Amino acid sequence: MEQTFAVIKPDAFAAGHAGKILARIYEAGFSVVGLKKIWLSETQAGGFYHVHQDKPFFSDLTSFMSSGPCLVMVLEAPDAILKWREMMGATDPAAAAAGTLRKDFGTSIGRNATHGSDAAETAAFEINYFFAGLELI
Ligand code: YYY
Ligand code: MG
Repeated sequence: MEQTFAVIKPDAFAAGHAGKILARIYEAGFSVVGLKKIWLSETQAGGFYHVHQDKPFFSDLTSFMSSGPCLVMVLEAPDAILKWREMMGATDPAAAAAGTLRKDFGTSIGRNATHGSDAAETAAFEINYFFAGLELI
């Protein structure tokens, strides 16, 4: 079993897509071992996305991620990291495959509905950034 960190971002949450996305998560066979609604500050969003701090899109990204509530989750399954990345689809919804979450719920590269860790080390950092061990059940 493997764990990954996932977010239903402020755009998808505000648009009312959280229930549909959660249904797809359960249908795909993930265990949701952690789940909470949070509203990040811009500083907290910057800490989460610190690897992108020198990118031109960083301030748009942190401002978007702090623009409203989101759902943060820890998902568990065999190969959870890759499985969740495949369910999400490409970063840019316009390039994402049919049937992926970003194709169905994203509206632009910056407002792409969901986040998923890209490797074991980033999953460990991201899970620990948002959850205490006692919150993972
Ligand atoms: O991991 P993933 O979310 O698919 O993409 P990243 O390259 O890690 O970028 C993080 C986040 O930044 C992306 O989900 C949207 C935003 N972003 C952007 O607004 N413009 C870009 N050219 C690249 C990424
Ligand atoms: Mg990434």
